[in-house]
Amino acid sequence: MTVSLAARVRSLLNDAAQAYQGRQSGRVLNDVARHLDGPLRVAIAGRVKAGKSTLLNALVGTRIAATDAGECTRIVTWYFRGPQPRATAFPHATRPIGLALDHDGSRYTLDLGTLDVETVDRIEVALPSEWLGQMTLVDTPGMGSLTESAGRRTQDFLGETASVDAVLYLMRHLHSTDIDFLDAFNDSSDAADSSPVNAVGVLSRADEVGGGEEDAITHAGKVAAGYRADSRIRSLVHTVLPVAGLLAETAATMSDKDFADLRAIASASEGATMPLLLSAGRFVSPTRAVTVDPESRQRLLSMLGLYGLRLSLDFMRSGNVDRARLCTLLRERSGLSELRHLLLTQFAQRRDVLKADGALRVIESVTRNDPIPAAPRLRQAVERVRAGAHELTELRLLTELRTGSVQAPTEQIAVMERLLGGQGTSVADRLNLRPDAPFETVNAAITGMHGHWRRVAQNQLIDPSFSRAAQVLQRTCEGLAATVRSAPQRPQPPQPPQGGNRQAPPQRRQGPPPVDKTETIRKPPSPEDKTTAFQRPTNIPRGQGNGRPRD
Ligand SMILES: Nc1nc2c(ncn2[C@@H]2O[C@H](COP(=O)(O)OP(=O)(O)OP(=O)(O)O)[C@@H](O)[C@H]2O)c(=O)[nH]1
Ligand SMILES: [Mg+2]
Repeated sequence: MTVSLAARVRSLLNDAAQAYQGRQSGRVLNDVARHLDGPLRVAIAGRVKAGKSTLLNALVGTRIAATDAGECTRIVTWYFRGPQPRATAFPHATRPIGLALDHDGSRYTLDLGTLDVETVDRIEVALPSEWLGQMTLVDTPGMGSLTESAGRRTQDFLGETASVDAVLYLMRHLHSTDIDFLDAFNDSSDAADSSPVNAVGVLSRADEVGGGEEDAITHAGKVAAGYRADSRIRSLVHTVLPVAGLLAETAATMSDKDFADLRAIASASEGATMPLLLSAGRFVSPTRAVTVDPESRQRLLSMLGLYGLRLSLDFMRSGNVDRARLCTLLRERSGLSELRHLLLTQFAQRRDVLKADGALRVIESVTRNDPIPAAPRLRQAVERVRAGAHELTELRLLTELRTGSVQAPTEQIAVMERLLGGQGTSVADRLNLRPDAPFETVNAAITGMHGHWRRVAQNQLIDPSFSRAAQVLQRTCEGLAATVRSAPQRPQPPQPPQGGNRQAPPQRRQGPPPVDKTETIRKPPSPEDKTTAFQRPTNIPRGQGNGRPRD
C-alpha cells in the first residue's frame, strides 16, 4: 500500500517534534502538525487602504472586517468558519478574552473594550461563512512603510515560521514598496516564505483605476495584464487579477433601503443627476434634483463609489431591474468570481501539497537554525520525502517556470504550466479539456502529451532545464493516465495525482464554493476496459511539439 504524502509528512513532523521536545522549535513543529489537516490559511496583505478588509468582506459575504480607521485594522485578525459569530482577542500576556461582536443589521462591529491594541497579538473571529470552510482568511494591518508599527506587525507575522500557507497581495498602482515586500517575502529564509505558486496579486480598487471613468474596470484589466507580463512580477506572484472589492462587498450586502434609494435617484432624469455624478462632493451636496437625502446619498457613495453609482443608475434606467439583478451585475463587474475561481484552483485544490511543502520547509528551517544532533538525519529524511513525492516535484517545477528558470519557448511554458495544474488541478483542467470530456478524448490527450514530452526529454539540442522539465511532465502524464484508468464511474470524481486520501475538491467557475458537486470523466460503461493511455498516436496541437530551445 502506498503511503500518502500527507501521512509521510505527518510522521516526519512527529519525529522532528519529538527530537526538538522542550525547545521553542518543538512548539513550532507541533503547531505545524496541528494545522496539517485544517483549511488552508490565506493572508490578505498589502499597503495601507489597499482595500484588504473590503475584499475579505466580499469573500465571506458580510461586512465583518472594519474598513475604516478603527483600532481593529491595526491587529492581525483571523477569520474561521464557526457555527456562531464569535470574536476572541489573544493578548501577549494574559488569557484569551471574548469580545463583543454586534450586528446592526448592516455590519458587524467588534468592540475591544478596554484592551490596548499594542498588547493584543491577534484576534480570532468565527463566522458561519461557506467560503471560510474552504480557507481561513487572515486580515493584516496595512503596510505603509516597513518601519511603521502596524505595518511591521504584518511583516513580522508573515515572516514567522509557517504562519500562513498562501498570500493574496493587494496593490493599487504598483509601488516600489510592493515589490520590496514581495521580494522580502520570497527571500525570507523562513519556512513560510512565498513563491509564485502560493502568492496571488490583486490590482485592487479596480473601479478607481484611471480616475474611475466609465471604462475604469476595462482599463484596470489592461493594467493587470501589463503586470502579469512583467517578468519581475511573474516571478513574485502567480498572477495579477483586477478586482473592485467594494462592488463585490455591496453586491453581497445591499439592503432593500439602499436599493430603494438608488431607484429613487434613477427615477430622476439623467439630465438632473448628471451634474451630481461629476464628483463625490457634488453627489452628497444639498440638491432638489433628487428626493434622497444627503446622508443616504453619502451611504450609497461609500457603498458604490462614483463608478458603481454610475453603473447602477445606468443599469436601473435600462429596464425592469430588481435588487438581485443589480447585485449580479455588480458582482460580475467586480472581478470577484474570477478571483474566487483562482483561489479555489490554485490554493484550495492544492491544499495537501502546499501544506506538505510548507511543513517540509519548516523542518528544513528549524534544523538549519537550531542544529541539534538529530538535525542532519531529519534533513535527509526531508530530502527522501521530497524525492519520492512527484506532487512536490511538480510544485517546484511550477515555481521554476514562473521564475524563468526553465529555458523553453513561451508557448511550451504555457502548456507545461497548465499540465502541472497552473490553471486548475483537475485532470480536465490540466489537459485543457471540458470537464465532461469523454474518456476516449481524455485518454487520447494524455497519450499525445506523454509522447510529446518524451520526445522533448530525449532532444539533445535543448537546454538541460527544459529536458529536465520534460521528464517531470512525462511522469505527470503517467500519473494522469493512472488516475483516469482507476477513476470510478460517475458519480464519483477522478482523483488527481496528488498525495493524500482526499477526493479532488469540487470545482465551479463562479460564485461560492460548491459543497457536493463533482467533476467526472465520462468512461465507457464497462469497467473492464484496460485501455492504456499510451496506445494512440499523439494529437498535440500544432506549435506545441517542436521542443525548440529558446533563441
Ligand atoms: N472605490 C472603491 N473603494 C474601495 C474599494 N475597496 C475598498 N475601498 C475603500 O477604500 C477604503 C479602505 O478600504 P479598506 O478595505 O479598509 O482597506 P484596507 O486595506 O483594509 O485598509 P487598512 O487596513 O487601513 O490598511 C474604504 O473607504 C473602502 O470603502 C474598491 O474596490 N473600490
Ligand atoms: Mg483593513
